[in-house]
Amino acid sequence: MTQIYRLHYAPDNASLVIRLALEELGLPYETHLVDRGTGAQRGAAYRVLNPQGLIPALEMPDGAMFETAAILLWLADRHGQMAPAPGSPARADYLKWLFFASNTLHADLRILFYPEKYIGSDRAMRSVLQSKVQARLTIHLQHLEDLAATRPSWFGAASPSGLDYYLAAMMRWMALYPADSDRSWYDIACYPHLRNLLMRLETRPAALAAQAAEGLGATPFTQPHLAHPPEGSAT
Ligand SMILES: N[C@@H](CCC(=O)N[C@@H](CS)C(=O)NCC(=O)O)C(=O)O
Repeated sequence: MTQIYRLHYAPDNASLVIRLALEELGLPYETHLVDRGTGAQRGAAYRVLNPQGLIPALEMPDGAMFETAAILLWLADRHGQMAPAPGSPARADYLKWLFFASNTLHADLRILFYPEKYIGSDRAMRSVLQSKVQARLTIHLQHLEDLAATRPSWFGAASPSGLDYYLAAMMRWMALYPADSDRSWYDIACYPHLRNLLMRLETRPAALAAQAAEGLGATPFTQPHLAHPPEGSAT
C-alpha cells in the first residue's frame, strides 16, 4: 500500500525542510496549511499533532511526528535514502552533525528570530542577545564550512542528504529574518563550500517544486527573497 503523508506546513517555515525531503524522495504527500496569520500553530487542533505548537508536523500511518530532524531521520530510514543507513560506517558522523544542526544551530536561530520569547520586550536587551547569538551562528557556520571542505559522502554530495536541505533552509532564513533587523552579520561569500552545496541544491527538482509551492523565488538558498506564497504567510 502506498503511504500517504500529510505535511502540516506554513510557507518558508521549518516544514520547508520536510517538503524538500518528501520531494527528493519522490513520495506522495498532502499538505495542510497552518495559518500563522491567525496563530493556528498555537490552537488546540494543531497541538494534538505537536503539543509544542511548532511547525512542522507530519502525519503518517504510524501517527503524527514533530521535530524536523527526527522526521528527516525517520523518512530516510523508512525509505532508504538521504542518510547513511543504520550500521554503515558514516552513520555516526551523520548523526552527530544532524543533531548539531537541530539542537544547536536551529535552536540558536530560534533565539535570533524570537528574542522576545527568551528575554522579553526590552529592545536593548533583545539587541544584545541577538548580537551574541549572531556571533555563535558565525562560529557554527564556520564549523559546517570546514566539514563541507572534507567532502563527506553525506554532506554536499551528488545525492542530497536530509542535513543538506536542513542547512540550506537555515541559511536561507539567516539571509532573510528577522526581516526588520540588520542581517549584515551573515555573508554567504564567507562560506564557499557551503555556497556550492546550496547552488547545487537549488537546481534540483525537489527545490523547484518547493519554490513553486511556497513562492520562494529562483535562487531560494543562495540569493533568497522573502516568500510570496500562493497561500498562507511565513510569519
Ligand atoms: N525544534 C523545532 C523547531 C520548529 C520551529 O522553530 N518552527 C517555527 C517555524 S520555522 C515555528 O513553529 N514558529 C512559531 C512559533 O514559535 O510560535 C523543529 O525542529 O521542528
